[in-house]
Amino acid sequence: MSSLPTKYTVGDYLAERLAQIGIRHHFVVPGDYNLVLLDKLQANPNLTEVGCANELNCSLAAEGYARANGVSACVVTFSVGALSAFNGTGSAYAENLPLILISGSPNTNDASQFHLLHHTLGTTDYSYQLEMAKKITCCAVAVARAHEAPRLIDRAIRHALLARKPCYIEIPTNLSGAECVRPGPISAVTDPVTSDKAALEAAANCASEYLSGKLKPVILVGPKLRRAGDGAEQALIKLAEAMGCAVAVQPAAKGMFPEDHKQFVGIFWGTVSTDAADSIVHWADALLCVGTAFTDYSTVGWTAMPDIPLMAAEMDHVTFPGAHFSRVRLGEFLSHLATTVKFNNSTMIEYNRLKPDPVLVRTATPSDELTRKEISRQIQALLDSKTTLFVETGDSWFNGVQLKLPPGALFEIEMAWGHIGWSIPAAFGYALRHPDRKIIVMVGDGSFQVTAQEVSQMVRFNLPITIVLINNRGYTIEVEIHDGSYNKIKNWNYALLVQAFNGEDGNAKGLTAKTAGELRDAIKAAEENTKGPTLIECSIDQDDCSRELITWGHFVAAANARPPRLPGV
Ligand code: DPX
Ligand code: MG
Repeated sequence: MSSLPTKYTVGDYLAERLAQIGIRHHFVVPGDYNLVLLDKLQANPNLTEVGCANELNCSLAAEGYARANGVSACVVTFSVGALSAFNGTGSAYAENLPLILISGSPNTNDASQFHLLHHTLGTTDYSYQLEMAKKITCCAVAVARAHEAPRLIDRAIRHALLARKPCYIEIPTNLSGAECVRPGPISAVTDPVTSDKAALEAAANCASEYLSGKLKPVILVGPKLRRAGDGAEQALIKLAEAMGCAVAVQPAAKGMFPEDHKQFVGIFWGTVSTDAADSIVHWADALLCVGTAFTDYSTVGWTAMPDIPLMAAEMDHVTFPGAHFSRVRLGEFLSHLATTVKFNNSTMIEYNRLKPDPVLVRTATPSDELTRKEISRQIQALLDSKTTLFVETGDSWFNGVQLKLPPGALFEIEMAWGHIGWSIPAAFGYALRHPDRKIIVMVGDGSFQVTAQEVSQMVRFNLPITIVLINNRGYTIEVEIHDGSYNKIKNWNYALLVQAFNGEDGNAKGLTAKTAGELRDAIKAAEENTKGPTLIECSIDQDDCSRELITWGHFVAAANARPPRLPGV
């Protein structure tokens, strides 16, 4: 194992900063513009290099790692690599994850000598990649001289950590090994910005006052709660208990408020809500929205947008009807409000009267043909305090959202970006950081075809991830939004494909289930396979999709089809 360098190069500097902010694995695809940089990163004893099959997967693996670790790094080569990695970077932007995208770039002499270069557009302006990166990151820097590297690297990383967004760092191939100064204290990069005391005080007082004037308050939890860090999730539980009101959760925030808590009233997703959460949200006269994101998808094509004024507590500010407070950190705000707010459990009393009775789920007999419901029933039985469930875009969203999370179980969904294929590389990246968790992926056939190669990294790193592949022969969610022949896809032998990734030394298992009994046996085999991934291909009827997907699809299709509104008409 090598030790920290005494003389620093740009590559050493970057490596040390990545390690200091808590990155233990960095995801890479090599190319001649980044090879020296990769050597430097490899030389840092606190970093483990993780090779990926392609740059799309590399960026999505880093996206998943950031979910588990709080921050991640993805290192690629110029253009041919970076342009593919922009997709996972876009996901990190939409999902509020600090992913550090690092790209090698041409030798610093080439632009001024008007040289044409490989992996470029065939023009001599090499600034285009930086310009593109600016649109999908919160801070994009290109190192042009070695002595600027410390300042630019620190700036980009600090911005990403503060904004919970990706950043971009471009390092020319001839500068990774060039000397620069050693890093100063890491606190200059990582120290958080705390709330403005006066703004925090005023915001909490304003919120207490507003809520005390209302009769039916409800808390709505959104996906930015977890991204805010700062103990915001724990603070929310304290606040909810101090208020005593109903707490509903958006689908992308599932699991961010404990589902076994007596104030949890379900997933608020308009007409496809669980446990009638929509009836209580729409009954409220005050809605405290904590890190929420209202999109066409989360509001079911805008049909479920609450129509009362919203109080929005965001990661770094709060906005109420009639007031705005900047530089108020979410965790601090929630904790402070918990000490001043008045108890009012009217929405819980009403909810307990409205609450639907638990649905009795029929257990299939072993010879029964496999159905979506039976798959969900068997996955439900697998969930425990150590599980993290990944649900892919498609009917897996709807099936996954309806499962009940036991205490400690975690849920990952990429609802803002919605890139099919995300779950395979993201679960891989996540698993490297949390090898102790039981990771289950629910993914459709179409999605799996996008990023299937990354199963081979699960094999390489002996990760016992269970992939439940629901084969309904096509893009069913698209069928429900708008059907056409383009929603049919070529069927694969998925179980065999996964075994092919074993090469001569892997432990992946590929199994198929067409009946309830076969699924039960396959799950047992997956639990016994502790040295590699297990893929279970579950074949179901093409028309076997959730009622929720169909309903949601109709509303989203209607929203998509709104005719253009002409100015002034
Ligand atoms: C597309 C989607 O098989 O799931 O349950 O059958 O729908 P379901 P599959 O994985 O199919 C997914 C498919 C094609 N969305 O129905 S959700 C459009 C799309 C996207 N991301 C990317 N390209 C296209 N979401 C990268
Ligand atoms: Mg499908």
